[in-house]
This record gives sequence, C-alpha cells and structure tokens, in this order.
Amino acid sequence: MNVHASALAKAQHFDEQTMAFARDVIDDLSQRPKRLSPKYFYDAAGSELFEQITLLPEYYPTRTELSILRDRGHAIAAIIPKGAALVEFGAGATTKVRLLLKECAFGAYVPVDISGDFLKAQADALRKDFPDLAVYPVAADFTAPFALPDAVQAMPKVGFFPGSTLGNFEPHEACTFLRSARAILGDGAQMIIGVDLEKDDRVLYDAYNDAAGVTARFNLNVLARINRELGGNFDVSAFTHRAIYNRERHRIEMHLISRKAQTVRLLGRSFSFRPGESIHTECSYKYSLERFTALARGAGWRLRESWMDNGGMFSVHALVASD
Ligand code: AVI
Repeated sequence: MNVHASALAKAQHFDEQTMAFARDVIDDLSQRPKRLSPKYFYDAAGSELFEQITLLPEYYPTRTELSILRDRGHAIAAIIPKGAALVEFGAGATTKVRLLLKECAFGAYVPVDISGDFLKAQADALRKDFPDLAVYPVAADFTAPFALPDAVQAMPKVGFFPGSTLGNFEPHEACTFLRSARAILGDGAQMIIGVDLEKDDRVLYDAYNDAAGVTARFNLNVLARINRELGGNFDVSAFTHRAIYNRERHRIEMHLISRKAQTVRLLGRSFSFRPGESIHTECSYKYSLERFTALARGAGWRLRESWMDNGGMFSVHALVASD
C-alpha cells in the first residue's frame, strides 16, 4: 500500500485487521493479472453464502466428507489414543467435529481461529453438548506458528483440518502449512485431514457453477465487502463470476470478470479494468492419492490410512508425524 493509501486508511481509524485487508487488496489489485485472496470471502455475508453452498446439490464435498466421517467413525476412533487433545485448524460449522467428538474419547478440544467472537460462540455450544470435554479455544491465525494451551501439553495430539481447505492453498503454501502443523502438534502427533479428489471435469465445473447462482454471489461478495469495509466504489453488477477447471494444474480457478471498461476508486487509488479483464479470486486444488501422499511426506507426515466414499469423490486421511 502506498503512503497516500496508508494515510487514508489510518485517517479512517481502521483496526489492525482492516488495515491488513486494505494493504492486501491494494497490493493484489496492483498485480498483473489482478487477484484477491480467498481468505477475504468470509465476512458475515460470505460465511452465510458459504453455508448455503455446502447444501447445494452440485457441491458434493461437504456432504461427501460428512458421510465418510459418519461411516468410518469407528475406524477413525480405533487409531486415536484415549484422552488425546483434538486441535482443529480453523473453526467453521461444528457438524464435522461433533461426529469425531461423539465417536472418539478425546480429553480436550482446541479450536484455533482468527475470529475470537466466532470461536467463543462455538466453544460455548460445544461445552453445553459435551459437558465432560475440556474446550480451550485459541484465537490465532492457524497458518502461522502458535502455542498450544499448557493444559494440553502432556496429552497426545491429533490435528483436524476438514473441508479440503488445504485445496485453497497453493501447493507450496499447503506444504508450509502441513510442516507448521507438524511443528505445533509435535512428535508422535496424528492429523485427520479432508482432501477433495480429482474427478470428471463436468462434476467439478458444476460444483463451482451452481444453477442457483450461490457461488456467483459468494464470489461477488468480496467486492461488496471491499465497498463496505474499505470505502471502495466497485459496481458489483459490472462484474461476473467465472469458474473453470484447469486440468493441467489440477485446480478450479475462480475469477471475477469485468463486463466493461471501468475504473474503481479505493483509498485514494484508481484501478482500471479492460472489458473481460479478470480478478483471480480463488484456486481450489484437487488431489490424487499419490500427489497428496507426496505432499504430506515432504512436510513430515506419513500416510497411515485413507478413507473414501464409494464414488471416489472425496478423501479423509490419517497422517502420523514422521521422525
Ligand atoms: C472452503 N473451500 C474448501 C471451498 C472450495 O471448494 O474450495 C470454497 C469454495 N469456493 C467456491 N465454492 C466453495
């Protein structure tokens, strides 16, 4: 962010998180091609739209992962040491973790998320439903190193990273995250992780181009969020959602395409768009078992067991920290 934009952001008394948002948006819209980070999809409106996406008939990942966790709960429980601390990286809806908590005898649950308010609400609800479970929320950016609470230091550790959120990282970022999780959880740790699989192009295309247009609204909401929080003047109706599957790079790419020549003002800066110009907003990488195993191995994890649905759409893996 240049000096002028930074001064304007300060004059508006942005808090630290909004300053970081402003800095990232200005840097990313100054790139060629333009881009925005998918982590900014999830304000209150975006999180609500994402919840709607998970219920769409075309969006198979959430219900398929849930069915694997439900059907294979016993097998997962069998490899988890009694009294272990379950550390969840990111705290979304609690539906998935509840399945694990019901099935396995965990001694503690440690949800880790940047949003403190959300974490607290989630922790309170779980304490009510699992009165014997110790819940220690940690408000932190789970992609960076953080310390586990003292109370769980002596317990065996099991990481939990569902939802194929790993797929939203570039492969080198996915490796860095897995390595960091390995360091945080320590020697002897295990990790339960959900990973979306490569499949028929059409199925992938439809999952990110739903007929009801919810994914389009989710994608476009990031522009509305920039207007709301940073005082931008994006005409949201002058952009359109595009999602394609890039088979060579094994990834869905989401873009916002400018419908016309236009200029957007934001924090004293102007960003010009050509007709058809893209802002690249998200990658969602799809893995084969081989590529995921190699990624995990390179980050200090050995594959212990993998579970899939009958259609081979989605996978849940148990990893063990390698020496
Ligand atoms: C959160 N993440 C795993 C979703 C995905 O499928 O990559 C985000 C999403 N983007 C569009 N639809 C869903």
